[in-house]
Amino acid sequence: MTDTIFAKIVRREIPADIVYEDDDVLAFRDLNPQAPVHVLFIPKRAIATLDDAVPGDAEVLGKLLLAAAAFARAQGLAKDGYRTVINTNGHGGQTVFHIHVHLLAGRQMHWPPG
Ligand code: DGP
Repeated sequence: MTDTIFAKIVRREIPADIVYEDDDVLAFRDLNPQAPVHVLFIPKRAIATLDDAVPGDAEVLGKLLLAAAAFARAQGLAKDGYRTVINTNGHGGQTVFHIHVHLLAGRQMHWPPG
């Protein structure tokens, strides 16, 4: 169920523009970018949705956010600002059921989101 296209990217079975990797986290550019910078941060060990996360996932979930923040800082995106998003299930707009943090930057974001 959690063997999605993102698991195939983790296993290098399909290509991706990978921008960051460590033991637990992989980050790559979104195939369908919604901003000049649009990167997805995923745990290598799949969690389907935020609703499936358990207390034992706290460390890796924190690592996703810290990796996104470090990437934004390193790319000079933090001063102007950026948005991080986790979509969950249908109304949340989730389409790939391997949890991911979207990092969107390079343009003014708006609120409320669509
Ligand atoms: P979400 O709707 O939150 O589940 O976001 C899934 C994102 O994944 C969406 O912005 C498009 C992106 N995406 C889907 N398939 C691929 C793929 O094969 N490669 C890459 N790099 N991104 C993908």
